[in-house]
Amino acid sequence: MTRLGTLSGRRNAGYIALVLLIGCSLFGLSSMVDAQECGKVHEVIVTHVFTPKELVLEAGDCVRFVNIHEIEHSAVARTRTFNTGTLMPRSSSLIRFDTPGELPYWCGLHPPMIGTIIVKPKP
Ligand SMILES: [Cu+2]
Repeated sequence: MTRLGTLSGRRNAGYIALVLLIGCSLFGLSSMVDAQECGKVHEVIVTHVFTPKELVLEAGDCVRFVNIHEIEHSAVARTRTFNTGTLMPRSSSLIRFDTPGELPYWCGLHPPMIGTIIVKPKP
């Protein structure tokens, strides 16, 4: 790849991230946040599966989805209430869960990859 190609690729990635950020905040499709806005931060490791497959947390906690695989993945709620967007290899996305309930999700690129986030009310 030429230097020019790399630079314009980075610029595009930044632009796409900005558009996603604006889109998400306008439509409330997901809540990508900073760690300081979280109760507790949990981790889901993404390879060809989600580990742990089932995660129980409290409202206000966050989950960092970390892709350690060599290919792209994502985590998308079946109800569309959250969406990490495409996670490139070695990238991650932090999502806060505010509403109690059970959230089955899958990888948008590989639907057989499934997991569940269970959000308990704050005690
Ligand atoms: Cu996948």
